[in-house]
Amino acid sequence: MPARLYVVHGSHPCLTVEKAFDLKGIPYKKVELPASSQPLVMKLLFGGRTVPGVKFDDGAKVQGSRAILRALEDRVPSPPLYDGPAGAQAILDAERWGDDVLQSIPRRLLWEAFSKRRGAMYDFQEGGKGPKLPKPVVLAASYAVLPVERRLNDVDDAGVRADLAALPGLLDQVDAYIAEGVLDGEQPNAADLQIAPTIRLLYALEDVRPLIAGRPAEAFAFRWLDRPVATVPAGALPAQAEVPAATLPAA
Ligand SMILES: N[C@@H](CCC(=O)N[C@@H](CS)C(=O)NCC(=O)O)C(=O)O
Repeated sequence: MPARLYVVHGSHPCLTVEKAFDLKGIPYKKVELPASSQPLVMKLLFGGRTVPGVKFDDGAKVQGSRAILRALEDRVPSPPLYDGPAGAQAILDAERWGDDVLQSIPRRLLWEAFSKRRGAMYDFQEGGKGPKLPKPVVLAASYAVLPVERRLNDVDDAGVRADLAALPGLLDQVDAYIAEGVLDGEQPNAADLQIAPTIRLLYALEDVRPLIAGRPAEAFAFRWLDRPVATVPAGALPAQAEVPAATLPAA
């Protein structure tokens, strides 16, 4: 039986792992959990509450995007995910930054934006495995899903404003990794696979898109990935001018 990859549709670390499976040419079956069910289901199956998780054909269970990429590298070393002109340590450091620092930002911004634009949740079903739920059902479900997701992802007004204020600096860091050759080499490495899906999800927020457009980070993200089909229309997040200067990072 092929490996089973547990995902939630639209999750950026799940996309990281799907791309790594494809790159390595390892067959897998995707198990798509319903949105917001993962804390319960994943805890039962893997011990931790988040997707992605993989059950390998030999029975091994691995949870978390970075741990799964390492497990894939051990099983199928070629093409290598931790090799490149910048060196393995630089790739590992950028991968960790992508996971520990950047990854949570679009999650918080997305759930805040969905709270203001519930209708956009309907479009985000695009590309999922199951049948698309009708819009009234999605809207009704949003009243149950949004409070859960906001709690799981620590979404509050101050956090959203701090994320927006931090974003230009974080995108500068992505551009710097590209300039240094840590990201965007000939073949995608583990850091590319970790960071590009996060940029892609940020790009799906029309309020955030202008911060990315025209940067090296934009061309980098869409070199490996399709542009998002679904977006959250502008006006869902506070305008940059409304972010208090005190929350902006020091120049
Ligand atoms: N940083 C971890 C965590 C991934 C993560 O937080 N996944 C989200 C979906 S994008 C999740 O399952 N959240 C559920 C929760 O926080 O309980 C990874 O890269 O695997």
